[in-house]
Amino acid sequence: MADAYLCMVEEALAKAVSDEGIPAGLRESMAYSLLAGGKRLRPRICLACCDMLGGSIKDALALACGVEMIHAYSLIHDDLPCMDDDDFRRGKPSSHKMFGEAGAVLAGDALLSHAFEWMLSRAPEEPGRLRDYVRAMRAIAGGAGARGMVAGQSLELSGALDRNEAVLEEVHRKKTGALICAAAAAGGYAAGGGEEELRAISVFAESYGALFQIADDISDSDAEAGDGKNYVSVCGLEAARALAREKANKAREALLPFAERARYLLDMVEATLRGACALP
Ligand code: GRG
Repeated sequence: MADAYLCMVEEALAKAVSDEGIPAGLRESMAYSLLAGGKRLRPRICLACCDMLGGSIKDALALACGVEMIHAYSLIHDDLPCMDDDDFRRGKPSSHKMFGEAGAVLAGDALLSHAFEWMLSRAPEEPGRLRDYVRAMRAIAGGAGARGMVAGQSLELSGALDRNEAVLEEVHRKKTGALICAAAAAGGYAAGGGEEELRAISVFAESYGALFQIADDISDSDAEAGDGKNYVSVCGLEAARALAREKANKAREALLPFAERARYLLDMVEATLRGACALP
């Protein structure tokens, strides 16, 4: 069965960058990265959390798209020569290879601010729902910004990753985990979730974010022989897999109160864990 969340997100994202008010060249560079076939993990988590709490996923769709626009900006900037200097992203030339460095910086800047305009212009009017929507947007801004993803990137660039496993965890919790947690919380708030539900969602998302990062490190791992920069090179392959299993268990446990309503998220955990534990 086609993933209904994914279809909704793809359709809405295409609409978000078809705005004729955006100059054609800028629109092209934004669309190039936003519509480039990512897994849409963060918006799917956002919609699934909303659905799991009995909310209407239409109420979370603009938030889910906002998170994906922020994710797309972060990848564009991460690929720049002054950061990771990657020529390819998802098997295609990276943004600065297509549009030049200035073009890529602007595509990222535009996606970041467009995300907030898109979310704000779709805020509900009813006061109770508006309050929850503001909470969701605050979670997204926090996860993306100076205490979240940008903090993680900054720590990594400062060389912190070379220190030890605890620092590695902190960098990844911020760089990768914070936006995943924000996506999940935004879905929970959009559904009008209570404190306890939001707490469970937060434990799930923190654990899943760590699992996702470890799985990504394992799949990347020829481990760049001991350069100290990922879970495999710091802990070794078997310890990284054990940690992945531990995080998967914690994520599953956090979803227990939602029983079968958590099926989509549980399937995501299994798929990511399978990736981490695939041979060799
Ligand atoms: C430049 C502010 C700034 C932040 C960059 C997210 C990030 C921070 C950099 C991406 C680099 C990276 C490889 C991070 C590890 C996490 C990860 C695997 C990100 C890619 O996310 P996916 O797999 O990407 O969800 P897709 O392509 O599916 O959208």
